[in-house]
Amino acid sequence: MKIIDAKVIVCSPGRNFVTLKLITDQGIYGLGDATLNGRELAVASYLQDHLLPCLIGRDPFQTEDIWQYFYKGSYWRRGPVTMSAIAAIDVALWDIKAKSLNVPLYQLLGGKSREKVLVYCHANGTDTAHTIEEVQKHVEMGYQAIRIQSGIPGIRSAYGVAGKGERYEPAGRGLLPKVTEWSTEKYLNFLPGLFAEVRKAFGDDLLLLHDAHHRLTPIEAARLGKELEPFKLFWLEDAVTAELQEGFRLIRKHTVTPLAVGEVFNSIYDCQQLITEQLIDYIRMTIVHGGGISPLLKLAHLAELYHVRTGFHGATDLSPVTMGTALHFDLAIHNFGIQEHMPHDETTESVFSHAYYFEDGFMYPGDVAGHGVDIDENLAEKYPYQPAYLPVNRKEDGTLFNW
Ligand code: CS2
Ligand code: MG
Repeated sequence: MKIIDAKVIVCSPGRNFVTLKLITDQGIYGLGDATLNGRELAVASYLQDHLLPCLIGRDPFQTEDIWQYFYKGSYWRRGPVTMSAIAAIDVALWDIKAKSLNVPLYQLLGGKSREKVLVYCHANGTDTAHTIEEVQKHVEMGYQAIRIQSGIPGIRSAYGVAGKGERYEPAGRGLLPKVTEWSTEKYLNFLPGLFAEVRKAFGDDLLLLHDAHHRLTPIEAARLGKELEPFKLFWLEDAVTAELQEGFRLIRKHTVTPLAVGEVFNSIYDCQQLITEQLIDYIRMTIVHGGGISPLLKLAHLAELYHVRTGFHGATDLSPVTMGTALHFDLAIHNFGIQEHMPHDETTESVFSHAYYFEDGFMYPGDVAGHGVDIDENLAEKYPYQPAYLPVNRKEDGTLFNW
């Protein structure tokens, strides 16, 4: 079997997505996601101009050699643009392999280790009362694990919160990034009270998560982790920026609140210390930004040795192709923890059809051959790319801060 053609499809059905389609001489094709939120065109060009010309004529079953060819062979390693592009190729190849063997992808990754995939959703409100209403709504939908984010008194635009009646979407369309505002002191004073109210309203069984979105120092994260201990979080996510992996040692010394990190990582070397020193509990680097299925298998197996479980990123900027692929992965690996599920809007759903589905708090990848996600290219053309950026964040005095 040979790859005879490759297409990069950039579209914006509700939000921007970059999708790779690899076509073989036997009529079987595979799809991969290459979306890097706010930097989409850089990945599209990296694929189109630099990688795809080297792929034509290759045997799609050689997933490992092709991965190494693009990783080692470029000389310039790592980085989100490079790794998202390589991920799209890798996932499309695994999709072709599974389709030509006529098996669901999970059968090639170890087979089913479980029957269903536990997912968490987002409940976000403008204040505590609104957040509790949102939690209630998601409990009624059957979710057993819920990420809680709320507006913070005195801060104009907290992370993860939409206006009343709107969907939360991290990237804003427009020619310049939106500027949000931050105060660590107000956040730290508010958050334990929010979780106290949520526990009071819903009891101890609901799994609760929270994303600090890279905004604390290790000692601030340690204080937060300690103060949240009575509310028994499933995890505290991205408490600090993680370029300094040893920073997590300090958090770990002070709190037993479980820690998750890694949605912005793109290499096993971004987290090898976090894993081997057991400084985290969940690793969030997912398939599209981590270079694809091939390296993520290695990462998951390394993590398994150190009691670290997976908790893959699953916001709406990860396309249905990544969602479908991740669900096969989640079903197969032994040290799966939880999967983020932020449902796509109707326009995205109309362009990407998929075999995966949600039922009673769990997701299922579906049993069709491959990863089970497809794209309607004609419809995709009706939604051309629109410039969009993630926000930038400033402290109240104007200092540029982590978003
Ligand atoms: C997030 C995302 O889902 C998450 O945990 O942190 O909202 C993230 O900000 C976006 O995916 C960025 O593209
Ligand atoms: Mg996050």
